[in-house]
Amino acid sequence: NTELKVALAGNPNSGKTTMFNELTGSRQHVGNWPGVTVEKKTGRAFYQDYSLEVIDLPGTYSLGAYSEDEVVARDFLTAGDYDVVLNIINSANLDRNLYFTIQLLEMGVDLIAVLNMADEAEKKGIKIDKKKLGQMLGTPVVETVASRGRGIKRLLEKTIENRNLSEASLKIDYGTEVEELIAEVIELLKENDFSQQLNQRWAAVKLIEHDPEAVKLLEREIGASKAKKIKSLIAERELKAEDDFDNIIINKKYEFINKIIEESVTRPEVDQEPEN
Ligand code: GDP
Ligand code: MG
Ligand code: K
Repeated sequence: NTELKVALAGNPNSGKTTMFNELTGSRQHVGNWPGVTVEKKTGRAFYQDYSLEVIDLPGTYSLGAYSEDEVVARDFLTAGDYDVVLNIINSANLDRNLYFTIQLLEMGVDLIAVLNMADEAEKKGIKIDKKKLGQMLGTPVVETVASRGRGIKRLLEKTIENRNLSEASLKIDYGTEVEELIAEVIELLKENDFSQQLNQRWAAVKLIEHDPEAVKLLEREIGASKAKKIKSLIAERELKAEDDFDNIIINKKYEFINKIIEESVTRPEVDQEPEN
């Protein structure tokens, strides 16, 4: 198949729209996502024998359910109707951007980590070990400067090369307490045929975090009374836990990001920065 569906996802101001324009030129269409006023941009790129439908997703910092933008991006990504996601990352602000990246990876999204704004990172003296970063995330990594069209050809090559990425997803270790609960929630979800098409672990983590959309989905799929059993189990465990589960989970995510940064990024020494 030479038809590919490629979505651009990432934080606001990471350069998604600039990249979208680079990839699609004037072959663009602007509309709205169904049911909401969020703008939907689609376009087409051609490379070698391939025709790529490119979709510019709304920029968000998170994939929770707290804004229309987040819900649009999340619904698109969970529906899975795409071949590859290009996660556009501001290289000069890697740690913040990686928070979004690891959320995608935990959902099981097949992505290419696009280190955009490589010029800005260079200016700041930030060096990113692409190989190490790729190993730790388990994804291909490409460096780009979208505003100058740098790295676009390589990005298209990588996109086509990785059009059939693996089904694997990132597993962050949330510690014994949460991990045991995740396993139990997954068993209950399986019993109830919940979200066959979803990544079960991701759904379990979202429920343990009390994500309102995940809870609604659960109630819709298995009914309020069965959902109550899962919610009660989570609430009961949380009472005995060291901290609120959403805090534990977010802290573990940041721990993981810090480890990635430690091992793959070098920044200039503070005392070497020019004084002005
Ligand atoms: P979006 O919010 O993710 O769609 O980001 P935009 O594409 O609107 O880009 C935000 C700003 O960053 C714009 O002023 C772009 O010109 C600029 N920009 C995009 N890519 C790059 C890049 O690689 N390097 C630099 N220096 N600026 C960029
Ligand atoms: Mg944009
Ligand atoms: K996957």
